[in-house]
Amino acid sequence: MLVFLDGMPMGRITSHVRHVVMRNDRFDNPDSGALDRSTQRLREARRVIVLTGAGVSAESDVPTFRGPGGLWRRYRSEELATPEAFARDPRLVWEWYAWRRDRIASVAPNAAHRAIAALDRRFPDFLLATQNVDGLHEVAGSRRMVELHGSLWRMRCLRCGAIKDDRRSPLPRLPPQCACGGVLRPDVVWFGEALPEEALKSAFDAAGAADLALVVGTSSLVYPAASIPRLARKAGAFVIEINTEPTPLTPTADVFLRGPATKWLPPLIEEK
Ligand code: BJW
Ligand code: ZN
Repeated sequence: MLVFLDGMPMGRITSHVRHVVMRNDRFDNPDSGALDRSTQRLREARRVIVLTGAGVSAESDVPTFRGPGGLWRRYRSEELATPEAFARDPRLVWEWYAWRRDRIASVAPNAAHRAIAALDRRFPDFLLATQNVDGLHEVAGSRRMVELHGSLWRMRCLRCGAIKDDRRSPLPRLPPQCACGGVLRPDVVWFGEALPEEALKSAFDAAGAADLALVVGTSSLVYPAASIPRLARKAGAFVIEINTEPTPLTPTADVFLRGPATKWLPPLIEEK
């Protein structure tokens, strides 16, 4: 009888199984040396880039996009975070953003945000590139930072182009209106829209120069942000990924620390 594993005939199973086991080992239980290797690399590093995603705020009770709790009402983020969705139903899209603003207004940064802020203070050559729009890195004390996907706390007028900070929560009316009478939209980057040019260039430059890249809490699915650690690795950086789940980046990361960001980051940075 021929046995197939993943569509592969028996003859090739042994090596395939070994591969799967190795992969699972590596993905499930970072070996005890993984943290030591990472702290050592971080001690020796001179130029550091950190890329973060929604997972870094998950332990502050901010829902991620694609994990459990990634649905708002019955919509996926891909259905709401587009210019087309906003053109079709600005009120619906604003209700989603207003819900997120209200929620984020009442949460605080966690130990992972604080650890990343400590790295900012430690390395003369440092950049945090975040995909998050919640502003929690800044509250935690990060300064050298680019917000690749904009900010929930800014609005942009579709008529006159004015950009304004707005931290009101709740918002008095949806969709909010500019003084010029135009409709305001959240100043964030939706699918199909270009990322802020300067922010992206700074992130690419920092990735190209980095000797260490730390990637925390991102599914590594959304481009061009997902190409930042890949670029760093190509340029010779040591890549450390922290995530509760493997991602498409994991097979090429030098170290994968599987688990919550607040578990791994404080020991990694070796600061109280
Ligand atoms: C934990 C944890 C814990 C949980 N500890 N970990 C190349 C290839 C293929 C496609 C493209 C490509 N280039 C461009 C595209 C198209 C598209 C794209 O990437 N699509 C893919 C989905 C296929 N990209 C774009 O459209 C971008 N624009 C663009 O490329 O423009 C080109 C252009 C040039 C010139 C002119 C015009 C156009 C724009 C992308 C914008 C993304 N926007 C959003 C919304 C922002 C506003 C808002 O917040 O509402 O950004 S979508 C959403 O995804 C949000 C996030 O920042 C982004 C990434 O998500 P993230 O942060 O990774 O979160 P999750 O939920 O996916 O993952 C969380 C992770 O944390 C998980 O892995 C968990 O396991 C983990 N985790 N708890 C550690 N405690
Ligand atoms: Zn206006």
